[in-house]
Amino acid sequence: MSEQLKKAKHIDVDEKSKLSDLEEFREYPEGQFLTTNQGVRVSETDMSLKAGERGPTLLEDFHFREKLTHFDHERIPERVVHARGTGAHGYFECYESMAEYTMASFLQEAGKKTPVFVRFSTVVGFRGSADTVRDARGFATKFYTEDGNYDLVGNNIPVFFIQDAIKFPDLVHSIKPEPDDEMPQASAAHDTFWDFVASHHENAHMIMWLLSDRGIPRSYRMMQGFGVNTFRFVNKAGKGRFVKFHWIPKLGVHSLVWDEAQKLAGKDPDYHRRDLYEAIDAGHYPEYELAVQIIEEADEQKFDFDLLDATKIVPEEQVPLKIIGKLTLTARPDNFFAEVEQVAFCPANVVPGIDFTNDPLLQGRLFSYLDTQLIRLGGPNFHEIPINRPLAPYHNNQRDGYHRMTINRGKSAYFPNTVGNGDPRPASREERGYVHYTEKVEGKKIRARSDSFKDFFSQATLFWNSMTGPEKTHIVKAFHFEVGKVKSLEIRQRVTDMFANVDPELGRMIAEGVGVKVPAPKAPQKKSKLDKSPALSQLNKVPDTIVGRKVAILAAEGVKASEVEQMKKAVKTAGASAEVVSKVQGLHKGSDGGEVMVDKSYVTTGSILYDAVFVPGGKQSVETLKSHGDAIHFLNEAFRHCKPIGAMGEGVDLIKASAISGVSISGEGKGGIVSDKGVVTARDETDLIAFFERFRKAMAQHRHWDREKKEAVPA
Ligand code: HDE
Repeated sequence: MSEQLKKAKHIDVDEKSKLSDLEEFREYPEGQFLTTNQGVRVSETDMSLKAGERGPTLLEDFHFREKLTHFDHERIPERVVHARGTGAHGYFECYESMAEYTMASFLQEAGKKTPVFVRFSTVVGFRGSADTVRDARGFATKFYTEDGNYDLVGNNIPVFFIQDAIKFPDLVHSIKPEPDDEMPQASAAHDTFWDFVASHHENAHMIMWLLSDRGIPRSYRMMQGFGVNTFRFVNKAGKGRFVKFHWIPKLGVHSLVWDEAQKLAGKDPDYHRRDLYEAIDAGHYPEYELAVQIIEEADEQKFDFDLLDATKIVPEEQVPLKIIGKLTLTARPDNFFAEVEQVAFCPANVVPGIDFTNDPLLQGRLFSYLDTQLIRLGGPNFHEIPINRPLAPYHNNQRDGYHRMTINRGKSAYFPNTVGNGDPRPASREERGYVHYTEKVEGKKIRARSDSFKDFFSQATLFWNSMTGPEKTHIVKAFHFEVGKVKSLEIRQRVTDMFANVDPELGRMIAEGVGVKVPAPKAPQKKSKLDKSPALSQLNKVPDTIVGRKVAILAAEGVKASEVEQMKKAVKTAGASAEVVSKVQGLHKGSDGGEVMVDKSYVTTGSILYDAVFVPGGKQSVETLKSHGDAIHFLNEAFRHCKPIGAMGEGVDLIKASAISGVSISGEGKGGIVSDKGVVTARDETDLIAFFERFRKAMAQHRHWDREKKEAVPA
């Protein structure tokens, strides 16, 4: 790969980078002739070959037939779940040697870098569905290690709906659009799903997460990832320990609000995809630290839940997280189909040092992923597709099949052989051959669930108790939406009764919103050892950063151009970006001589596409904005979505003209600042740096939830 290309792709991984591996497959059409797939140059591609100008098209037009035939076969089946997604290249860097726990080569030394490809996804929607729907998000990482590919196929929620993989088709059928009319798209808010939930109390914990703010992330860059299932680390001496995987985003965990998420689905269905690529293009590479919880085998029975039950977390307060490395996403794919659509993850893709447990959900997953790729990617050779090829060399006696790329040499395709010198031959543990963990297993063949899996509510209650006030309110509102859309009153009642087991007050609040009876008092359920796990609330750990956020600057003719300029600069320095929004696109003359270029008009954007709004001064500009219903709506909506709003000079008058004024601006502070936490104003202040610092702090907070009570402001 050329130095120039390396630079363009921001490659930080030496020599054996995945990107250099892909290089031999890249096409560079610049300056090339158009050819057929056989390499024959084409002289005409707009008109088919006909018998006479108005006559029939001729069969001998091989270019026409090849072009149409290829087009006719362009689609492959979308993923049965996680169809909607996006991906990026990057690398993983190990912080410290984990040799004591695992022999995985990519975790052996501090500073070691391993190329990765990550795919983020929603679960339920079809491939063309919107990014911001309420759903779990997939967070799948392929590590191209020197010992072969390792796939950590996780989600942004640490638990799952069900305990046994045999229930997966039932779960997915119930949550997908209903079979008779194929509605609704990318939504759990319908009868069949909630019928399934009410029939499977093991769902309770997952539903609490799904209906919390975790179900509507602000960005893929701002969500956690979890391996969900319990895995095993195995060291060189063959000693095994249980391990749970966590990804922790450096930007903190942030979410949208539900009204905003729904509107975004219409205004920009590609919102998360765009956000990821814009951040990478701007050099704000998304970063996530990898943390593990390691549990000695001797401690397996010490918990008040079963470690093999994927509906349970291991609370951080019981087993602390150990941060062992960092993932950085540095490059978007060149071609969406070739990379994001064709990438094939599989939890069974492990390397020496990482092994499985008997978690029945994991055991089923180990089968399903390879199986699904066979139909989706059309045969057994999908590992040869560039994005799936390991960097580690591969040799075996597997042969033929559709679209075989490798030209296997030699006479023998069997083992053991003498004609081929016995090669390729198995490797011993010392030669880094994969040796399965020798776990003692004993038991009768039986279709049953262990009693240790039968506690369905204790951790759902733990989650509920660990939420802050605003987070609890969001969960209740989400129930009102989701269950409120269920047509059957009987199902609504069953769901409400079920969640009264989590907390009677929650049951009462759900009932009040969906028109069913308040559940009768329940027999007490098993309780978690912990009353609360503060680590579960995303509001408890908000980092002081605005990297990658977006600010809208509302302006019209006569705006104070210097304030716009300064704000743009300050925002950029803090790692965020700003766009000027006005009635129409073009140039505005400033009141102080300069000019301001409008980036977006009200028609092409909306407050929902920004994290904060700033109104600069300039009397003429503000007077005009006051007459723009869209500008007033912009402010009201941003306020209602609890976003920071800043205004300087006459800009404060626009806030006063909006619905915010009556409910929010509470008094003059020092230096002319009027502030209601997220509303930062400076009528007279000329020190933009000081003003900006207040505004930045309000932005770092992300949302100002105390405003939610102010329902008088329209959105
Ligand atoms: Fe998956 N899952 N899953 N899943 N899953 C798939 O594989 C499956 C589960 C997850 O970006 C499928 O390639 C079973 C848990 C992600 O390409 C399929 C069970 C977790 C992705 C499949 C589960 C996940 C998938 C569909 C047991 C979080 C997208 C397409 C009940 C740890 C990967 C495909 C990508 C995809 C089966 C449960 C995560 C059908 C049987 C738990 C991130 O094989």
